[in-house]
Amino acid sequence: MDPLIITVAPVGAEVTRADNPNVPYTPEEIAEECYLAWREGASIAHIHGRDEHGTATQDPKVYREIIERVKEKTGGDMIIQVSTGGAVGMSAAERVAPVSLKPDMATLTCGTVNFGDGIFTNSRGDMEFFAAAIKENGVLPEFEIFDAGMIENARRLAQKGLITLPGHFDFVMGVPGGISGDPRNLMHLMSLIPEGSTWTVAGIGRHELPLAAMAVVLGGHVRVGFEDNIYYSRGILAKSNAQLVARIVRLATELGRPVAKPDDARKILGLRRKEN
Ligand code: KMH
Ligand code: ZN
Repeated sequence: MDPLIITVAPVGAEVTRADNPNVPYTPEEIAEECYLAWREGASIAHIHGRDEHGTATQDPKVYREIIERVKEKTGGDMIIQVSTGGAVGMSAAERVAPVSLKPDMATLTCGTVNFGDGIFTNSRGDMEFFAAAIKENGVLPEFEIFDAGMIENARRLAQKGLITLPGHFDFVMGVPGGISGDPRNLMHLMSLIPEGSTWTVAGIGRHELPLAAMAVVLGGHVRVGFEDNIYYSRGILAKSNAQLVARIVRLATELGRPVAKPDDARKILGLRRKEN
């Protein structure tokens, strides 16, 4: 079994300091959370930006500052993955902007899904637009799967030559409106992706830890962080993203699964270290 790749998602578009006062907002705070998570064993930083008011932004200037700081703090070791999901309601043009920075990776959501009270829109045209931009910029896509049918959409993108499969998938499980965090759903999603693909799981809220444990055992990879979950345990807020990462490292170690360094993760994902 490959070593376990841990992705940290230190802040998404939705979570606020009212939910957990430890949520990072500024580029320095976000980069520091990534750095501390990297020290604990995270290889990939899944990045979302916030503006000076703490509101979600896809502004490349904000992303550039976060990325430069993460690279400086980790000596260029950490793998940078930008979000093209952004926040519900953003335009596709706005969402794609950080891809122009040519990070190592970018997310590519493979379909529309109800997202709490909102609708996270990813029409076929949107998906093709994101896929083309990701390809043009030489960035590795991570296919965000919020429901089973999205895997079929990924296959359609591959048929059009906009992405290459097998590839790397992220099963986002437990979003209200998407596939639930039921363990049987993880087994089902695993069974649907093309042979030779890799996968990680981002369990939302209370689903984060049990699904991570399953991924450790089943040969998948794990994403944790405040974007997905603000709690350490029931009713107890997590102190930091690093705390959530450290728990996954302990869990994997107890279960006999080695944890990937970023260069191990690059090998598994077929990435080369970027000099920019
Ligand atoms: N904020 C969600 C609507 C991604 O990063 O690519 C979408 C999201 C997915 O967070
Ligand atoms: Zn995200």
